Amino acid sequence: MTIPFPLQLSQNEALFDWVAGKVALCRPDNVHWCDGSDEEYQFLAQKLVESGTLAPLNSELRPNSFLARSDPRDVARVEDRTFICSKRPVDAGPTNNWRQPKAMKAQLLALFDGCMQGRTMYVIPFCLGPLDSRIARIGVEITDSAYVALSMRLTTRCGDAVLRPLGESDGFVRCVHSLGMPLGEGAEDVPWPCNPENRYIAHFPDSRQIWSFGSGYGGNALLAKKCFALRVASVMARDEGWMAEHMLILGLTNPQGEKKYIAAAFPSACGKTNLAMMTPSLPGWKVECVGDDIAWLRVKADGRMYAVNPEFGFFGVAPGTSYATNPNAMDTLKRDVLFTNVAQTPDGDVWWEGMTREKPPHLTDWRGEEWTPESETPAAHPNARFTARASQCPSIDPAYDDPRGVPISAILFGGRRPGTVPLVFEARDWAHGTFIGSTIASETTAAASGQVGQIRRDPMAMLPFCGYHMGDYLAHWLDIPSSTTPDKLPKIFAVNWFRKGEDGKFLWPGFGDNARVLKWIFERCDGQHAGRETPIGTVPAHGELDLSGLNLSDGALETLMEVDSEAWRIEATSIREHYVLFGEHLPFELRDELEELEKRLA
Ligand code: GTP
Ligand code: SPV
Ligand code: MN
Repeated sequence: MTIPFPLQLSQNEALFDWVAGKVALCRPDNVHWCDGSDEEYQFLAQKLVESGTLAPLNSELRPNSFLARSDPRDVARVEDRTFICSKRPVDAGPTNNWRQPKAMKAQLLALFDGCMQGRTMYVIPFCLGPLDSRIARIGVEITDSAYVALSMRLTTRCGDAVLRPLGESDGFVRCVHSLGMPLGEGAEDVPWPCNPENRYIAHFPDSRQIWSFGSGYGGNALLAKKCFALRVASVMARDEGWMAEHMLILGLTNPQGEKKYIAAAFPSACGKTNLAMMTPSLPGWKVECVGDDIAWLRVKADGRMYAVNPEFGFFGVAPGTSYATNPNAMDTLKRDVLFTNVAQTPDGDVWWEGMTREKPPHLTDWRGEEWTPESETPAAHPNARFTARASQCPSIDPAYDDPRGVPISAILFGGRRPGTVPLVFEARDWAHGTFIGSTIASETTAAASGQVGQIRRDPMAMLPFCGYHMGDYLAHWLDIPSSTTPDKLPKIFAVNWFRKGEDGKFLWPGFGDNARVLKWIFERCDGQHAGRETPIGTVPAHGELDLSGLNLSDGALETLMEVDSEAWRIEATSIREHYVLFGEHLPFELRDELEELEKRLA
């Protein structure tokens, strides 16, 4: 077979050798070298329609958009099948699954042997971060999934444009993906090929390789996203002195036209996309979106921390998205969208729980079954997603593709906490903020397979995404101030939109009203508001939070702001237990912070 190397664009022998090696291993019927063009997008979509993976949506209601229904066994990230294959187990640390690299590679080579027979191999060069930015990194994914190729086209800068900055360098991250379902002679394909019995999402941080087998869904298969931009990039960032974080980036402008950028780390399905695209309920305030999931951060020569979004598109949670909660997302989704596992309306459009007040009387659910409001299962899978280019978002920030990045004034940590954690509080300084980030806990969500609603500690929302020892990662956070002065560092805050009242309902309206909290944060960064000191940090003093036009009972407000010492003593005990996990890798500064907290609570 001839491999269609783009010889007129590149003489990169390392790249061509690597691809040739993978062709020999996987033995696809064809190789398609992705150029990233619009024609290619149409070609891939058409092919997926023919194979039954995609259904075209009604082109009058949702132009150039498609719906995929996955295999019901392949609907989310699989954390128990995700491995960090560092030389020593201690380098993966207590929060990752470790596999010995040689043994894992041997197992993978056996699985990948002939795994693409009867299929096409797509070769996708991609760039994370603006093409000419210093922080940008290049990867190449090979995959036998046209769905993955199409998704990568929507969410990364990819194709021919990447070959110039790559040049003849062999410093690209090697990403190898297969659905794990070769088609022998005369074998029938299925709409969503996968191999749930043999799933491996394996990372080799030392050789900067990612090998993924058996899943076609999201973070398991779009290797540029969690596998590279977080797990492998976090290792690069540690080695090179920057940070790869599970954070949104937004620009916040006040009525006077002053703008600050904010980054925020919340665990999966805990509100990043919604905050990044928010329409503020406060008149005169504006939020613009730089990124909704991942931030790469670096302290530059002026001493300030700058952020870029390594991605170029969104892979966002569909359920809960509506014109009431997130109009910018809804407008992003008007055309050119790939939906996965949402429900379909009789007129060929999409629907998901929360999209409209009234449930439609009749739908086809995400499994392809008849659905009515009386059905006992949801119409859309709780982890149903939309995939769309960032440029389609009406509130996209003018600097979202700026190679210089944007200067960050504040970092927020958050999660789903039905109790204990107030709406917002501010850390004293960077070390205290790192302590708070390291203790973040949240209810688990449908973004990963497993139980939903279990509270677990998720330091910096990076528990599933840190490519090395979590204790060393926390030490890396504590090293950041050494490259600048304290006044230039972002201020650190914790937020919780998810506190519940005794009736089990959320006390805070959330979404656009989160702007009220952002306003207080913005103004704290400018030295306004005295705040109220509590043992855990500074909360807004009475009257500091702008609640104009909001119908919130005094009781609800009081609970939202409450710092209950008894509940926090229990929390501190639980943090102490959580810290045991890191053993000698727990930075002493964090143990000191915990002891200080315990003293303040005593
Ligand atoms: P990942 O893409 O998995 O990393 O998720 P994310 O952090 O971007 O979460 P997203 O913004 O997609 O929100 C997930 C779910 O939480 C959706 O169903 C939202 O409707 C809901 N949600 C987001 N923000 C809020 C909020 O302020 N209040 C409430 N009650 N729900 C929210
Ligand atoms: C997450 O789970 O945090 C996501 C979705 O953003 S996935 O890309 O599947 O990881
Ligand atoms: Mn995410």
